[in-house]
Amino acid sequence: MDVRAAVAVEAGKPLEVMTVQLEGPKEGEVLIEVKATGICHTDDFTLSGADPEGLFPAILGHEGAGVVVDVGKGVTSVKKGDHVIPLYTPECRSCPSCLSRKTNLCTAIRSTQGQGVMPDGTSRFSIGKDKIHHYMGCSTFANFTVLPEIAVAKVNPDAPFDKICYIGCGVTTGVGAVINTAKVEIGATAIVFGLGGIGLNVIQGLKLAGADMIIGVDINNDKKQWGEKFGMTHFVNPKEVDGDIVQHLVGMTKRGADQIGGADYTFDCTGNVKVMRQALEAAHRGWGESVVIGVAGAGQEIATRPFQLVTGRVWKGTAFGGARGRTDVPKIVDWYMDGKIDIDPMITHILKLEDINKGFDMMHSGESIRSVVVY
Ligand code: NAD
Ligand code: AHE
Ligand code: ZN
Repeated sequence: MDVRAAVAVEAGKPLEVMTVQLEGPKEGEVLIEVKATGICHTDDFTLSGADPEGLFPAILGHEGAGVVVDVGKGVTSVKKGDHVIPLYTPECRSCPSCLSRKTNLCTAIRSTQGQGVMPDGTSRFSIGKDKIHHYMGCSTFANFTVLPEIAVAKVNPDAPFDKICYIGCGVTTGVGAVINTAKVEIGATAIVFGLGGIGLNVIQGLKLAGADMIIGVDINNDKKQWGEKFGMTHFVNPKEVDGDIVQHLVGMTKRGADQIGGADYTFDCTGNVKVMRQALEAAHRGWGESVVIGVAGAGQEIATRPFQLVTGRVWKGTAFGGARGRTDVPKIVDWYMDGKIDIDPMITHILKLEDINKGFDMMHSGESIRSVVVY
């Protein structure tokens, strides 16, 4: 069938909107009509050419919501008409990782996903005889896409597509990093570096978890009011700090008889490896945990003095907020429908597919929090 897609033709070039061909679902696969998709910084990261797994041409996009329109042989967990969110982290429930109960990083289809193809090793997208790669197993920058059954979460059919698409990545990543990865407790102190589409969801997760002091750090002063809207208690712009940002943050978080500063939990939501180091070193001596959420390009490495770890700080990372997609994503949609979490204000721009490159421009300028393409 013919579908409309924004194709990443070459690294560093704008997406090109065109008609491409999509094959129907094979065994164990589902065809989805994508109704809406968010634009995440990770799409930009891959489009920029910094992603070591980046393949071109590809149909990017991994933050979607839509309706099942066809299913392949053997599909039992979803049917035509179901509302679903595509999962770049699937949940097969039978691989060693799923069975371990220690991680959400299902391994059932990760290798073919990284090669831009479906689990059978072929692509469903093409232009004439030329194949187009899938991306993160989702390719939501097309109005129809094909996914394996294990990579779709069935959600409440009353939930609006143009809002819940954000649960396909940003909301779940930010809120999940707090709840599943850091397991933040009531009364904790926290520092969030980078108040974009992910960082604001970390803040809302911290508020939900009952954190007391929530410090937001961003080089863009416009983010102060955004952070405050979701529960941030203090804002720091590192460009306006005299001296070392880490010492500044440690000073702000001094408490107790020994007056040792540092936050119980810190989160990097920038993808900048220098910021990741600051986040680790701003965590409290003895127990502070720093969670890396940001994704950094090929060749980038993180560094710190081992002393930082010897003295009890913990460095960890999270993908998709530690969420098990088919189990947790429907619950997060319900939290949204029940008013437990907020999404609407973060969706600052609604675009047509033809205007998708404007969404990337607004991400670069800091004008948007999340742009959503509605088909
Ligand atoms: P975004 O562009 O919306 O936000 C980034 C924010 O960081 C901006 O507000 C920017 O001003 C701020 N920033 C940039 N440099 C900074 C610095 N030196 N100090 C402080 N703040 C700084 O991006 P996003 O969509 O929120 O994504 C954030 C990161 O998370 C990206 O690296 C993205 O690829 C990654 N990500 C990871 C996962 C995961 O599962 N681990 C999921 C989604 C996104
Ligand atoms: N391809 C990149 C890795 C990018 C990455 O870490 N992606 C996150 C999700 S970001 C969503 O916006 C992720 O899920 N990671 C786990 C995984 O298996 O990829 C690279 O650096 O190679
Ligand atoms: Zn994302």
